[in-house]
Amino acid sequence: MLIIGIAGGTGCGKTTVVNQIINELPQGEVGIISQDSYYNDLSHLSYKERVNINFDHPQAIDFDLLGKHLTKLRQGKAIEQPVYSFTEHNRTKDTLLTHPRKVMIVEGILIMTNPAIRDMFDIKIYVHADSDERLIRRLKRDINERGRDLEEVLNRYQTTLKPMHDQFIEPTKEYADIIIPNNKYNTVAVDIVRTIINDKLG
Ligand code: UZR
Ligand code: MG
Repeated sequence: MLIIGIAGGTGCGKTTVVNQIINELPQGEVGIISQDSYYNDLSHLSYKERVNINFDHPQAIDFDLLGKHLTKLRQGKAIEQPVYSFTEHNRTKDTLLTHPRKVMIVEGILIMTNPAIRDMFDIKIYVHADSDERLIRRLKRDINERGRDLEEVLNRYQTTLKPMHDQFIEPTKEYADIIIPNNKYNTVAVDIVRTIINDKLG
């Protein structure tokens, strides 16, 4: 099994890169694990309390569970991946049965901040986009898809997203084997990653 970690700040285009990588690969050989699934279970908190959680801090992530799941997958066992709700800001009661695949892609802003998790990746990729580009994408996504307004997104960006990015996320770039420049969608870089994966698969 090949475990690939894909990190990078919010709005850098991780999800797009992941989708492009798996698009051309044989179906059923690639599985995806999203960091979003591993936010801490916050069921003990009220909605109001959950909204105020810092979701861009490494402590928001249940790295223990993620580590256990990656270990199980490596052993060839299936896992019950938690399902997260962005509207509830909480783990749902559902889980997603996730089978081990030849290639497992783990994606998320904070996945390379944890040393134990980092060590489990065979290939570490950091997707870079400039902060203005990322802010524009984040604004569009939160307003169009997550029902937030301009003021709210800008506030959160200034008070939380930017400081957390600078303190925790950007520094993990130094652990990357490959850095993908992604201000514009980078087809060449995606082709290269796909070639590496195909090579390992073959
Ligand atoms: P990407 N996030 C939410 O908006 N709501 C939640 O309940 C949990 C997480 C956001 C999180 C982070 N920040 O910036 C983003 N907030 O998801 C990471 N607030 O996802 O890499 O796709 O941007
Ligand atoms: Mg994403």
